[in-house]
Amino acid sequence: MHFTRALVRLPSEHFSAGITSAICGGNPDFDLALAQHGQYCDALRICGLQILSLAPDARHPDSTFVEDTAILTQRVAIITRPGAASRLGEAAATLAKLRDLFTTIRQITSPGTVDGGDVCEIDGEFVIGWSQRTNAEGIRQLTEFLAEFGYQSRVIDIRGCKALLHLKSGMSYIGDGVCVISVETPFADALKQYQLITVTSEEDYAANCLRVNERILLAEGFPRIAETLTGRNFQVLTVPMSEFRKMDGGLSCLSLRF
Ligand code: CIR
Repeated sequence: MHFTRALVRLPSEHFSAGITSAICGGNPDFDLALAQHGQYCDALRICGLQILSLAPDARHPDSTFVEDTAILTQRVAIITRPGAASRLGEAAATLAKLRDLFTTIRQITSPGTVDGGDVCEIDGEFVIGWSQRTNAEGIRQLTEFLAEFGYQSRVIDIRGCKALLHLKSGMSYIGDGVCVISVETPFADALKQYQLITVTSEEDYAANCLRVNERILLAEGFPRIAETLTGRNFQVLTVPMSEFRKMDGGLSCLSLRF
């Protein structure tokens, strides 16, 4: 799919008050997070995207992880209902913005919850992670909306997978029939029709990478997977993600592409 635009949201000054399992290195540095966010937007521009920004929201420290608030397809935008109580209010700003950009919008409603990080599109089919954030009712609603617009979907249960916050924390589809997966995840069977590139456990954070038009955006500092992807003729663009990683944020979750 060819993208022309990305929606992002700058971190607010309360960024470090967001939810974190704190396994990835302490408190984030706010100024460095802002600088890294700028570099992330620059990388999307290099891929040919125009950047649209939502104003930072100090009431919602995790709101920079804007991918969790919507699922964007070519036929419909689906506004989610994030699964963490502190994130419930984030989707309102996404909805307000997308109303101007999408003619058809659907919305997950209570008691359904869905985080966009649990939804991976693979050539028009949607793989949905059943996680601690995305519940059965959310999956039911999402599946129905997708079916209404002619999209198939299927579910992978990752609730027992403590290492994964979201489905896409452990897998990415990078086009050309290739998925990148983290070694400790239960995806190999579910994704067996694709070519799988498995990242080593030391580099598992980099399993969340992003195909944007001709390029693959990859977190900086993971040389083995960078080399593997380059060796397979993917054009890799690395982006520093250290401060977002401290808040359990993956590379894909900083934007919604469409
Ligand atoms: C959270 O726990 O909700 C945020 N601190 C991180 C969300 C990251 N989202 C994503 O990877 N899709």
